[in-house]
Amino acid sequence: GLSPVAPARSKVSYFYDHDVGNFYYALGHPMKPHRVRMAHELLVAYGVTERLQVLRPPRATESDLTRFHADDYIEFLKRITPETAREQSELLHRFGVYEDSPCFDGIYNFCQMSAGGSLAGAARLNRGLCDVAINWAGGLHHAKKTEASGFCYINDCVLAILELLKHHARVLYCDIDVHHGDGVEEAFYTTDRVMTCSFHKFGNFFPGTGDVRDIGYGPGRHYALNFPLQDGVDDACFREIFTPIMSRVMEWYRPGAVVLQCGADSLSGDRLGCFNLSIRGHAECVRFFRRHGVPLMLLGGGGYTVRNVARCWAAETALTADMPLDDAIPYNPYYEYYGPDFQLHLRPSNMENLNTRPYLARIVTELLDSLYHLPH
Ligand code: ZLM
Ligand code: CA
Ligand code: ZN
Repeated sequence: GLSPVAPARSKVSYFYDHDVGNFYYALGHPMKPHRVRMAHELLVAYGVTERLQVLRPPRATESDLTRFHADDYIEFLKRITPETAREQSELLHRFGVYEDSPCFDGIYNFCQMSAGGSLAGAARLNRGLCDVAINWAGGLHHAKKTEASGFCYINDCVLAILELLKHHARVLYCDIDVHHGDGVEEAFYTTDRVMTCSFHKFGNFFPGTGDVRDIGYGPGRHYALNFPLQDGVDDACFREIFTPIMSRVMEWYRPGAVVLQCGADSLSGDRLGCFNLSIRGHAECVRFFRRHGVPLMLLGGGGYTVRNVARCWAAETALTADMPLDDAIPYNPYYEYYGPDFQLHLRPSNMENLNTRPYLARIVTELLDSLYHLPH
């Protein structure tokens, strides 16, 4: 095909609510909304926010949330508080709000804020008001229609895609979080209007879905792609699988918009993840879609070594605004988190990459074979 040409300077709508960092799941819980505030403060200190349209997301309303989620589940989320939770244990279990996804103070406000950014971002992309919309408080890809799962209560990815489908015939969802994007895949498993593609650790790992043989169903057959991976994925191997697959998807599926879930738990040294990507390797995925000049939504997701999450999402935001960043972390309110090196970029570790070349080549071939069934 023709080589893609990037536009001169992208218009970037960046959604941030200064309250997001105050939400707190539970003592010792790995999911920390504070990392979104850390990323924001890095962007302010680097001067990147001056090149962005910084917008405070409107809170998603009940009717926004029930475009995907069940009314009784949303009603429950709206009413539940840590105080009333004790006498509601049956409902908490029915709706998955325990252990991984606990009831916490302000849970519904957090959900409204996270989903509000993704919905407003999709609406701005639809109206042509920006080329890139960013919501680091989103990307909560495990939430189901009637159930919280894996730290996720509201599936803002699904809501954003539904909004984009109002203006685009086809939307691509690509997920580079170390976990499988099961909630988004399930929501669009039987339609050809959304292609979902997840790269993830597979085998004895949450949520357990995402086998390479799961390709979609009915009219959605061949419109789901899953790349199961083992520990130690590095930049070189990720580039070698991502580029051929996503290039073929862009060429043959021709999405009108792309939603990229940028879970940062695929970075080297993540507290829950087991991949070995550098920030450059992770950001290469953002660069890929920018080069194609397609309307792009960037969402957060996982990421549990908070200093690295902030580094990564700051670097990816700067990249969309075409602003190169100095490797020296500028002084900011969370400066001490970035020691002892105080550098933006990570050094991947020397961990073993358990993904052999023949294995990766076999999965690439299988996925390209599935894509061959697309009209082209
Ligand atoms: N137990 N505290 C990724 C979602 C991953 C399921 C094993 C609950 C944890 C984890 C919670 C403080 C995304 C599972 C875990 C403990 C059944 C998972 C609370 C530590 C803690 O210390 C912890 C008391 C907690 C949870 C670790 N949970 C690690 N991995 C996964 C869910 C979400 O990144 O993809 C997108 C945001 N859950 O493995 C258990 C099987 C519940
Ligand atoms: Ca994934
Ligand atoms: Zn994850």
